[in-house]
Amino acid sequence: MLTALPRLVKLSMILALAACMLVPGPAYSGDSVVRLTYANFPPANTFPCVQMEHWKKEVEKRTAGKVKIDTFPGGTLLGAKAMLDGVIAGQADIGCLCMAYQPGRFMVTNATGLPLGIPDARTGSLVLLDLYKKYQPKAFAGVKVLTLFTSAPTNIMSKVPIRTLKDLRGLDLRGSGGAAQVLAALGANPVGMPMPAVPEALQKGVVKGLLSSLEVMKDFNFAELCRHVTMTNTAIYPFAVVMNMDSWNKLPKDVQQVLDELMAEQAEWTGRYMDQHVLEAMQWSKEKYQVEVIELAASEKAKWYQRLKPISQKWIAQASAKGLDGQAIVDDIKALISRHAK
Ligand code: 3IO
Repeated sequence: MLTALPRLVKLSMILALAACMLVPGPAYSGDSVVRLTYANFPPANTFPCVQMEHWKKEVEKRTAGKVKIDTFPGGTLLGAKAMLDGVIAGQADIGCLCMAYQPGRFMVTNATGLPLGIPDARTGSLVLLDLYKKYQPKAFAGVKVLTLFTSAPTNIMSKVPIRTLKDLRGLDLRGSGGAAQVLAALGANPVGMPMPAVPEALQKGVVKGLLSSLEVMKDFNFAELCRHVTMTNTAIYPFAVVMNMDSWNKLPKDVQQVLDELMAEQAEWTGRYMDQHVLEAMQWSKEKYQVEVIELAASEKAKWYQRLKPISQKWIAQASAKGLDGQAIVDDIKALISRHAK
């Protein structure tokens, strides 16, 4: 059929084709640049999103522009409890989740949320990472884990001062996972909800306070409503950053290597950032809202810690009922704390 066309037409067709091949495609087509979406559930100024932006910057730098990360803070792509399933389904390539919001689903890693004496977020993050590597929990079988980290040890932020177990009795306080266990053991009434729901719950008086790490006093402005902090330094909240398995498998090997190398580095960076930020946030809270920090009297403290002792035993029994070696997991966490604590 081409032979029937005049020579000039044939020539111009060939030229047009050649021109097409010379014009570059859109900047992100082909496999020259990989674009990945990263979903996160709390607001952009909070620590899970600060670590996300740090990771994005490092990845883009270390892959020399080969990878671009589009971040979605504030639950704009996936919410707190939809995170893992959303990433598995490919609604986001990457997602950051708090394991305490689904305690039964993340049995092994949530053991780091038991009151076992994790002293700070840096230690907590390294302990969680090593625990994950050793046990490779089934909960993450369908995704690639990019990093793990924990909050700092948790303390009570409340509208009323809490100095004794009597002050706590029946008080509606927000806490999830390990923190909810601690609140229950102390005689409070734990109310579970993801962190982004807490500002409204506090405002409406649905809860009178919360048990979490203290940087939220500043980052969520909780200090305005919670003028009292009771130091307990107990249960941490564990987090995971996961990637869709197909998205991971499609990455060039050298990019996978960069992400793998970042895993432990990112855990430690986040822990250090959190520990530092807690100090700043409390300084700010005292200056701006004259927040009172309550240290328990020694005799009172002894009573509180006595109450927390059965929590780990109960968890070991539950884990064992699910076919896990609960005692070994708890012993491993204790050993990892001694190894990583400074
Ligand atoms: C947390 C969750 C989201 C934003 C900031 C935060 N600081 C500590 C946490 C831990 C947590 O998930 C929680 O619900 O207390």
